[in-house]
Amino acid sequence: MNVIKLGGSIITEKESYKKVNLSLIRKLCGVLSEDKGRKILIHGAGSFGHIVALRSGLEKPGSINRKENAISRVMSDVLSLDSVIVDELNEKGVRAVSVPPHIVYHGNKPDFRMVNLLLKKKFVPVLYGDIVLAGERYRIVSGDEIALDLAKAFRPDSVVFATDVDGLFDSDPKTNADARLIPTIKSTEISVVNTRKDATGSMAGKMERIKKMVRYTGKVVVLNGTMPDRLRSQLRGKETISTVIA
Ligand code: IP8
Repeated sequence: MNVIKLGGSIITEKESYKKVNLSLIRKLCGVLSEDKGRKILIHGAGSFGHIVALRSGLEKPGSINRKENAISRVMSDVLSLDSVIVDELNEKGVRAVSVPPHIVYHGNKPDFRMVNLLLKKKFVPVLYGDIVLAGERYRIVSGDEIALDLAKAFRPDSVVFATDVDGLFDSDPKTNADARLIPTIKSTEISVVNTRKDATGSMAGKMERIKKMVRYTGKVVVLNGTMPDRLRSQLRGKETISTVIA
């Protein structure tokens, strides 16, 4: 069984509020439909989550009081992105079923019984970056956090991150033309200096999660999801341009 996360920066136009990247979504869903193995999908929020979350000061957990409008706006927006993905998967013959994280998470603790049932019945559960509520408080749960929790609960063969970069580099490829891709690396060897922030934290935070994840899965793969062929190769067990963290 594999866990696959489609990054919010590839399935949406990250700077344009609620703009999907439909042609890429279609291609990626096509690739996912070719893979008949058991899997759980996750996707990020992209411009359906981060823009309003940052503008409304939701990036830090806090009291629900007086944030209700922004919270329900973001929850509604990410659900609408999820519908696009789940609908496209079903169009392509994947029995994808949405599992909204705000139902699954009770504070920090996820209850994955529905995910388990869906897997058993050969559905493909789809989770996504969301806002979760517990008692008086809200917090954002990122797709990366969900990936870690799923890895702990289901011990997948791999966790694959389809991102907007080819993998992990020895320096930032967006600012350094000489940056070199790291094809394989041990989680203990990863160190991160780049810290560009969105509503779910910095790159360093994401890498810390990946490091933890490796304990619960055979490998973590970071690849460029804007090149759907690479995801296809990965799912077919063929070599492709990526970083494999073990
Ligand atoms: O895009 C963020 O999830 P991510 C969720 O996986 C929200 O980091 C609501 C901003």
